[in-house]
Amino acid sequence: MPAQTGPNGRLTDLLKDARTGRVLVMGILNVTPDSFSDGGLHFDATAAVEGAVRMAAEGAHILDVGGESTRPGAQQPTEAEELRRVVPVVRAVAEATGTPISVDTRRASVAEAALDAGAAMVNDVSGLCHDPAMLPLVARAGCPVCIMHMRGEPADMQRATGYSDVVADVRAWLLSRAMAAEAAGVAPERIILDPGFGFAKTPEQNLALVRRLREIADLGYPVLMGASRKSTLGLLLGGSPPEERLEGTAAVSAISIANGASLIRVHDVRFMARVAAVAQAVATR
Ligand code: HH2
Repeated sequence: MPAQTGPNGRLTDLLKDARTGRVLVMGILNVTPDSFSDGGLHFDATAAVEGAVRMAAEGAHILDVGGESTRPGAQQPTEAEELRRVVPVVRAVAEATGTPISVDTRRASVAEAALDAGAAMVNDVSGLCHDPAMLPLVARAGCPVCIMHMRGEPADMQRATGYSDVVADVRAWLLSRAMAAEAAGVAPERIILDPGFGFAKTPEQNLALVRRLREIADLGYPVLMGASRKSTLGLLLGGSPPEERLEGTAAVSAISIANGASLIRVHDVRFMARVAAVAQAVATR
């Protein structure tokens, strides 16, 4: 497909708008049996397509398809299993909606197969560090990429929460990864940064990143916040389970937008698109 038509062109236009104040909503489509909130919900292609069509109608600008749960303690599926989960769903969702698809993976082989199947963007929670082939792939593909901060592996990341200043440390790391991406040939306008809420962070560190998100947004790249339904919110809401953390997600999303976030990655698209519309209007952007 030519670069500037279809979902690829639409995503380029959306990211241009995001740099001038529009907030984009990324709907989460986990094709996993074990995701912390929606595990098993979209595990077959038919259910995933239904979920995708619904989220697109509810206002998702991007659909994020992932085949690996990265919740604390999760084990990585085999490459064959991740490909088996992700590729048919990307193909089916691309056929069913015109909404740009992002593939949430740390593996270059999965990213490449998903791009071939119709995805327009790569979302790598390892910040292009897990797989040495990922950075060259993204540069070659010329697609947008979300670089997220984490440490270690999902299985052990909650033992890696020692920072001197979590916001300064995450900011410096994200900048170094963005510089590495640019040096490898990724255009700056295709780079999105994400502080990685819930990834190798204590609850207090997650909150500090939201409170001081402006320091990361000031780097000049669009910033994504992915706090949807995460356990820090459950803690603040008296132990509520994931599906009862809507208000917490709304609060963090609105404050993140006020502090410079350009994208929010959420499960509850209809509700959060409305939160984003109001927060975007209030924020001086
Ligand atoms: N969080 C998760 C997965 N991918 N990508 C980005 N860019 N930012 C995030 O914060 C982020 C992400 C984890 O959440 P979820 O997909 O809901 O759960 P699971 O990893 O259990 O599938």
